Amino acid sequence: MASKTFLTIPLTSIALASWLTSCDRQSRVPEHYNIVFIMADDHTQQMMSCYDDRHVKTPNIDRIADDGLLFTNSFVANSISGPSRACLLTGKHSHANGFRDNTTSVFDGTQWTFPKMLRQAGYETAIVGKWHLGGTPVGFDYWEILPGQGDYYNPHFITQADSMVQKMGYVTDIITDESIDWLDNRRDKDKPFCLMIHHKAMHRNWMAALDDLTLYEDSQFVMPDNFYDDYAGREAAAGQEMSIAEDMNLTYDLKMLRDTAGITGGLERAYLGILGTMTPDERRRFTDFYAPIAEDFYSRRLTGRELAEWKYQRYMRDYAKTLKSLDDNVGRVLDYLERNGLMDNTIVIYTSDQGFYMGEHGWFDKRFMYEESMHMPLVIHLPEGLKRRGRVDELVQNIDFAPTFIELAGLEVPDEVQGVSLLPILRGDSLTDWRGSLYYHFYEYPAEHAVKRHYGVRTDRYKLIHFYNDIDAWELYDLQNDPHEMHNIYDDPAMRPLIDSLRTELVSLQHQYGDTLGLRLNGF
Ligand code: SGN
Ligand code: CA
Repeated sequence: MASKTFLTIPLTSIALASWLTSCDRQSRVPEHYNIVFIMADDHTQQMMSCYDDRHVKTPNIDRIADDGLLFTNSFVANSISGPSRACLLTGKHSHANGFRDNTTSVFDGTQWTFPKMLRQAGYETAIVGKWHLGGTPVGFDYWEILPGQGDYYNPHFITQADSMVQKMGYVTDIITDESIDWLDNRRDKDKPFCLMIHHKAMHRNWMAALDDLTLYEDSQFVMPDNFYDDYAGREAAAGQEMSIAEDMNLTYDLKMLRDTAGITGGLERAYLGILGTMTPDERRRFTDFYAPIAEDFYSRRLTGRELAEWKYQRYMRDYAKTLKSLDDNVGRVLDYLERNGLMDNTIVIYTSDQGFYMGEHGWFDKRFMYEESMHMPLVIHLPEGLKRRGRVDELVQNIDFAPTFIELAGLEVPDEVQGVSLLPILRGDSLTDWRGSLYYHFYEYPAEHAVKRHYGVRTDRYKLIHFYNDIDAWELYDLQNDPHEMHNIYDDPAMRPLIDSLRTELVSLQHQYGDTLGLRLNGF
């Protein structure tokens, strides 16, 4: 069994020295903490039983929350993969780290990132799974990444030794196998470590592990009250292309393959490509499972609301099945850490690159600054010495991870970092001046799903959003009275004083973070 990892190498920082002397060495507080950061893709709070028990059970993810922390107000700065990952690594908003969107941005690997700083300070750093920032990772001793979005079955990986290696099996299992193998066999056990486990699941098109295909088939999922949203007063919402009824593809998303002969559409062809990643045996099991469902579906010739609701149920089932393996594999990592006595000196984080719509507003996907996609699930297991437990309601954002990890290592956070260290929250300090608002800016338009560019501010109660580019529309929501953001009250004359104060807050955040484009669009 591996021994606990306590600091055995000299760290140079003065901050570390002073932090260490302030620790009670008699109380078994480790001299530094390891970090295990598990990040899913597109996994949303509505599909985690520690947040929401309407739809699924996630017993292993809940283990982290049960004896640790569950953040109720955790958000991203830009709800899309690459930008979210860049915010995470740099502790900066998208305009400041340069990675604004998935489609045109290039990650500047020469800039400061927390893994680089941890590594320089003597940590061993590793990342396994989805990278999605182009190029190959910088700042890691060990990495093994999926090219682009990667595949669910028999995925290829880019490794340090080879540009492309295919590994047979299901992607969530493989990413976990490789991560545990690194923990067990490949790292230097005399060093503290930071391991980032970045899953492909739950990304579109929700392909479950073969053994989990039959799950949830008898479930009828509760539909959100606003599934049939008419988008009144919300022009940008009306223009999106992420509707379950209109945009979710029967073949690619819902696996209702009818006849391969006549396939011409890009998504249908992509689906055949995905089936082509499976071995003949796997493909048979997969298509045998979906074939009778497709036959029944096409024989019923559903239309209108019946079709929309049928699509919703199938979407929820496929998402829930895919989630089973993710939750099981989180359990495997926790079991490993427990068996090897690492829980007492390791902070374990489970999160996702953003939230996701599970039929709210009639949608799948993310991107909008609305609640379901701006939220980022966050549960944390705290090691010894960090006292806070239970729900955390403070406003936190993905730019906060980098400074938190730097402070956990006893290092000093560089001035350029824009996020705020969560260490005072983790320690259970009384917080007198925590931030009262968050800034958001989404850039990926024109693009898939047609969500317009927008920026805005969110406080604990209100949200002000400005959609721009080929639109000029402001929205205001009172989240207390309208938690599902159905009523844009921006044009209500009674809201003028509130709008003025939120606008002032927005400008102040744009100044603070140096978003000159945002300031200009906002009239400054
Ligand atoms: C793919 C998906 C989109 C999704 C983006 C971004 N289309 O392009 O539905 O919004 O990824 O997702 S697909 O046809 O390729 O499945 S992200 O999580 O990587 O940002
Ligand atoms: Ca994502």
